[in-house]
Amino acid sequence: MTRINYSAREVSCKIVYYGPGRSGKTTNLQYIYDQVPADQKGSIVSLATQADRTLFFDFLPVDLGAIAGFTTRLQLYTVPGQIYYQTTRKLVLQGADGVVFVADSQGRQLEENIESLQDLHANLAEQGIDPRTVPLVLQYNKQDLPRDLVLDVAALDDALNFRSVPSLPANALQGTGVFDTLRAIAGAVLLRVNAQ
Ligand SMILES: Nc1nc2c(ncn2[C@@H]2O[C@H](COP(=O)(O)OP(=O)(O)O)[C@@H](O)[C@H]2O)c(=O)[nH]1
Ligand SMILES: [Mg+2]
Repeated sequence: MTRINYSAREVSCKIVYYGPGRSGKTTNLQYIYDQVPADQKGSIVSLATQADRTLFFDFLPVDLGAIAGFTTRLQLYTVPGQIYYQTTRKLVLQGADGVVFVADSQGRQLEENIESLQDLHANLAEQGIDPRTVPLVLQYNKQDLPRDLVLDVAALDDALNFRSVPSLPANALQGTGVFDTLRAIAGAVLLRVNAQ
């Protein structure tokens, strides 16, 4: 649900960072937020819940340059991954133009990633968004951890990337792969906007 503001000549796209609890969604947004110049961003909104570091949502417009005379504004949101925040996840997903699925690359987290991906599909479908066509990018985060703890991109693609969407390794703590991920999802969203 892209929003067009004709008077401001602005197109707004909503991108949701989804994934299991503690996969690194907040870390991605915080890194992006810290890199964007102050005059290009709104304030970051966090609605802290009881659980540590769980954000309700973050808001962040990033200027991507003009498209057909319109400025592109990205609104980035995170969802809390924990099972019991289902209602919040559904709310945040409403009207999403694109989704970044942040997976935890650790082998022992594979089941959590799969469950969260299934949860994403179910919640999108429930809202009338076609989960097979919504712009999606997979980020395999925490690739900095010791090699014997993490799965590589090929193994994670095998387990998670059924749609063969763009997938990227990342270390959100250091920022590696964070902007590549953002560019990939923004590109996919804008391609779709332009085709409409
Ligand atoms: N080693 C490592 N730790 C990370 C990375 N990204 C996030 N973390 C850590 O993982 C924990 C959960 O991150 P957070 O962003 O709060 O996860 P969220 O629940 O998905 O929002 C925190 O302790 C982060 O510092 C990463 O790329 N590498
Ligand atoms: Mg979080």
